[in-house]
Amino acid sequence: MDTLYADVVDLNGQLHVHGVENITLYSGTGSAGANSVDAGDITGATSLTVSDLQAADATDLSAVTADLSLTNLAAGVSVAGRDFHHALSISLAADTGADVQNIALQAFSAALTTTNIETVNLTVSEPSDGAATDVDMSAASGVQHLVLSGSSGTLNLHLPGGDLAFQDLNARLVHILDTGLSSLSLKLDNSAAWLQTDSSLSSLSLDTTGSAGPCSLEMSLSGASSVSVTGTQALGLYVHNQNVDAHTMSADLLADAGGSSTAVNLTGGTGNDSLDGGDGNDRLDGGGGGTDRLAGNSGADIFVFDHAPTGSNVSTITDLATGTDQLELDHSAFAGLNWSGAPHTLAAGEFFQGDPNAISGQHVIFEQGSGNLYYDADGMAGGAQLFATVGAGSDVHNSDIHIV
Ligand SMILES: [Ca+2]
Ligand SMILES: [Ca+2]
Repeated sequence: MDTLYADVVDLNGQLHVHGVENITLYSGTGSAGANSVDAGDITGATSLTVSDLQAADATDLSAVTADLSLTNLAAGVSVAGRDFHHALSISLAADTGADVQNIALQAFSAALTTTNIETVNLTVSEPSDGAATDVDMSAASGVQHLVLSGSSGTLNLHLPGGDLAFQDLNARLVHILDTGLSSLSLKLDNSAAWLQTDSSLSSLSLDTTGSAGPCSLEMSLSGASSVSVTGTQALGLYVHNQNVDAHTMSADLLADAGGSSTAVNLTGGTGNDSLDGGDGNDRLDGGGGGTDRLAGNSGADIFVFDHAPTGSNVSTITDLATGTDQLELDHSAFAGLNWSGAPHTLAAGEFFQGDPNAISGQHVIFEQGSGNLYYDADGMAGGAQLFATVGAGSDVHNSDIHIV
């Protein structure tokens, strides 16, 4: 096996090498001139190592036709490759413990192995033929944050460990291939993607805290049973059979399980949330604040009210089916209701249909003309608090209301 070592100093031009398997180029340091090497006429090589690349050197990998190692790389050098289908390894000259490296790839389908680079900012562009991009980072070490951006098309990704972020990402599909992953933390900022993960994943945490813009995520998580959401930016979330808990989220959540025939629990936060349970017997909770829209869709659905009505946390239920769906009122939030210590159906004597100002001892009032549902803590006329509306002309009976 042939090996070639070459100092590359102030070289700008094409490098012609034939029949040498291992090539190492030393790019020089300090006052050495910038190098721009076109590797388009290197044939027969299986590995190419370039050491000591500086910021002034060109780092377009496009013409490289062998596995490439960039070693002793100066911090801050951007690495870019187009139509590069070979393994890429990157290690920096100094390990600060908080290193950041920017890597831009297009038409890449190979291993990307970084060493001791804590934050990898990976921009992936979809190739013109629409082919999937495969990035295998399973052998990378020390990655704490992997940040994906770009219009990546379909991206198959072996994670290096640590957390994952979508920043300004527009992806048709991000398929996380790792089979040993049990949980995943994903930060979202101004991104839209369809996320697919392997069956070993049991929980997914989403965080929309950021400043660039709202996010949208469709999910096919065959193994994940729970998704927790927090954050400050709005999120559209399309789930299939996952429970979604966003009770600490301050931004608006749109959670749509319209594609699901299974029972799901969807819980919003303090924003104006829109929750759709899809088919199945679902449990929908608009959360502690906001003007929420709850759609049970088909099935026997439960609409949960576990925060004290304030007048500013009113939920609109779009499709309450009397006799099938349930309103579930938590006795600690609706403390004026009789609570015997066990869940029960609201007593007929605590329910009133008509004008909330005409009550005498009742605590839950349904005004059919407006579709408004009120709660009155003391049962005395005046002071009734609107907590839900079910649409004018709908039917609600005390037997539709359960106290827990
Ligand atoms: Ca349903
Ligand atoms: Ca809410």
